Amino acid sequence: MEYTNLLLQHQGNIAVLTINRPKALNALNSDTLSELSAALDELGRDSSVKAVIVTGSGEKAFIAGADISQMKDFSPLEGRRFAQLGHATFRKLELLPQPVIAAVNGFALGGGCELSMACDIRIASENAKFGQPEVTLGLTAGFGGTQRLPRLVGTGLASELLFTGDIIDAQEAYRIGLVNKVYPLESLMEEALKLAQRIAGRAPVAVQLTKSAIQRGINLDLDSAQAYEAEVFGLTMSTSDRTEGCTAFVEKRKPNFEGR
Ligand code: CO8
Repeated sequence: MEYTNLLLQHQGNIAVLTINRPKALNALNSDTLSELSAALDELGRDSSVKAVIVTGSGEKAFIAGADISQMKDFSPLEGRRFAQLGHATFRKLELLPQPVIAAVNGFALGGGCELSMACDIRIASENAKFGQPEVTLGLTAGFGGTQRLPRLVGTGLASELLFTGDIIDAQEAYRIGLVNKVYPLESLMEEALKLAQRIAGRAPVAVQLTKSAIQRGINLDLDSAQAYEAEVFGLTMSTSDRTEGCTAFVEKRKPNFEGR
């Protein structure tokens, strides 16, 4: 499918999804969110894709937020619909079968920070900046930021960021656990691809089940989450990848996973 505000490229079994509105610093308007939703449906159906990287076009921004020029004239109903579109799209991203890495290559503000938090793993360039500046605009975070940020960095740090709208740099985001690694901008995509390829080399069904256990389990109480983990673990026993992985270990050779 052709997209106007997105680029969807494939490098072997890795898909790279680029938000492509560089003149507006990749701000998310409703058309872009709808395209993102459609692209995620496309990726979810594509079993040849083993990992996904999300990034922003240009060298300045990952995503500078929801599109302020569109939001400024919203009625309450339109605002609610826009928030719901963001929630549904980001949840689709979070529950995509394949692991998703956010390669944050610049500003990740408001909806951009929120989108990165709906990805499984965040890595950032040295010039990346993170923040939830909604309160400086008379808004609240509306694409899951009040929920995902506390889950990632704890309530105290999240509250400070959400109440002040302060922008933090990549090193501070690393310090508080919002990003896993920081790289020079020129090597960010190479590092994202290396990480994606390492993941893609593992047993695909086991990776997808692991993602499901994390994403579904995090919202459950521990007993329910562990019960789900036990089901997921049991399911791996039905895969030929389990037979191959365990046999390869015993035979002291590399496994050849087929994703079945
Ligand atoms: N929306 C629309 N356009 C934007 C946005 C944005 N979020 N960010 C930047 N742009 C545009 C600018 O208007 C400018 O356009 P033009 O060239 O036509 O004037 C172009 O991108 C370049 O931006 P700047 O000239 O401002 O670039 P600077 O390098 O000077 O500044 C900044 C970069 C600091 C990132 C600055 O652009 C900025 O502060 N942007 C806004 C950041 C922000 O506040 N983001 C949060 C938005 S609110 C949000 O995301 C809420 C999400 C939940 C929604 C819930 C639904 C109801």
